[in-house]
Amino acid sequence: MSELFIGGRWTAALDERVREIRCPADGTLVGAVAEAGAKDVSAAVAAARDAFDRGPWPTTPAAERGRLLLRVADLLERDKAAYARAESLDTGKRLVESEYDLDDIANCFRYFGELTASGGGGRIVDTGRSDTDSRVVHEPVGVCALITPWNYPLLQTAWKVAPALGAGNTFVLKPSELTPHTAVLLMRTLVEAGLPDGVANLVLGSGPEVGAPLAEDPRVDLVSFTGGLATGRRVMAAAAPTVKRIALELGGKNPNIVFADADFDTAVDHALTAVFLHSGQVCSAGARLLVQDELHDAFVDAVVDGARTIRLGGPFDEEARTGPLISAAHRAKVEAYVAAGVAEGAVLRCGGARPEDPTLAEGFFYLPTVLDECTASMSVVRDESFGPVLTVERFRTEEEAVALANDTVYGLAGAVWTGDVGRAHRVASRLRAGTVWINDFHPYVPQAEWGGMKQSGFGRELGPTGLAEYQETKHVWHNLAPRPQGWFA
Ligand code: TXE
Repeated sequence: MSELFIGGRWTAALDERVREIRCPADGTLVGAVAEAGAKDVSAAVAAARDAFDRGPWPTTPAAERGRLLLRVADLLERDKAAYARAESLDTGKRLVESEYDLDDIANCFRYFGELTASGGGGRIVDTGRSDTDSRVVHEPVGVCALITPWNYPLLQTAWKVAPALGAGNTFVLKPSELTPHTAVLLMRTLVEAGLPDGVANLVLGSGPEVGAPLAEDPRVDLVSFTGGLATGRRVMAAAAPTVKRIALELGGKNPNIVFADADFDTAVDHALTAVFLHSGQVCSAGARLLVQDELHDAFVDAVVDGARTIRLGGPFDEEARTGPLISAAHRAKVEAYVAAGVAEGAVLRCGGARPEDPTLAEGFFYLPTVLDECTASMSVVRDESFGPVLTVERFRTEEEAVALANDTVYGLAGAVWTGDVGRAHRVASRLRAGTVWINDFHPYVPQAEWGGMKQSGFGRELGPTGLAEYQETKHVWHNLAPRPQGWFA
């Protein structure tokens, strides 16, 4: 059984509750994990607080912290097979996708390791006075609550853990209750890399019983949350009474805009990956296809043909191209969105059902689905269904494309496909989204910031800003020749 990790020790939950984890691809038992409650959270926060207030991690030289992150990257590479297997069993995603994720995760630790190690010792300010030393320094924020979701469990964890540690913080990690195993492995890796006790703490359990008390705890200085919009609002409210720093990544309803002058075959190919990768359980999924009128019929036909060929299967099925949804409840939600879309007038072009293949019957599979003739008022267009569901809308002009693309409460990502460079950059500059791809979809690098505008949240992960999220900025003024001022004399 996997346990909680608090203050450098593995421990059962105080009330000894346990949760079973089953693979969403076939329902097989993956393992049992401790199910924490509020008292376990309190103990974990106390350990993180103590490790922050007494050190040594926050005052360890940045170069040494950076070296530890580089060691973590090496260990992740060494143990890639075990990590990838654990990730695939928890999420149901194909093993090869978990392996790609592991490469990205090691790169993330490596990036923040190097950034931390090369981080300067602050900035000297020119006050114009020779009797003063004035400098701006960066310090860790303190105890961080890191709350992560189930779609890219370890990747989203790495985006938080690596910069949090690099900046010298201590943390309590709460992974999704559905996908805890790679977080457990990560604690072991951090210990092996030499992280002092109490710096990294892990609590496993549900959002209401573990996530909520963690976000509320007054001893926590910062909450970084990735998950759904409704939960993000709750986390923000929970953090408000003690004015914690927060960063929220709350998903998106991302437009994929295709102009008639785009490279047809490439745009079709990417439109499929944009939305059906990991069965649409991707915060930046290109779930809203906006196609220029004259291209619409041929383009949608080609996308539908492509969607019909996508083979579903479990983690170890090498023929499969995508896997199941995470849970029965999540599939029911996706089904409800599709039904609502059809009821509101969308045309179901393919999918819209569970696969008939009896070998998939025990998993939460759902066929790649294309809904044509959609309008911006439909709930399936407005809300994040987070499933393999593509909605198609038409536009005539560039102006209309931009207006449709921005007609959403979200603002995480978006793409524009066109052969006209001027138009590509005009549209890119007008999209209200944290990431815009031109003639591409989905790539990211740890050197570039990631995050949303509008209700996709705020704060940035990755890049130099991703490290700065975990730093306080302090101005230290040193009067080198103190003498009475005489103001009140
Ligand atoms: O996510 P939750 P759910 C979206 C997607 C999905 C929807 C709901 O649209 O259909 O969210 O998914 C913890 N206080 N995304 O319900 O609840 C929870 O235990 C503190 C987008 O699975 O947001 C988990 O660890 N924490 C997304 C984490 O929050 C709480 C990725 C995320 O779960 C909590 C996943 C509370 N009150 C879903 N309640 C993205 N941005 O990539 C739950 N949690």
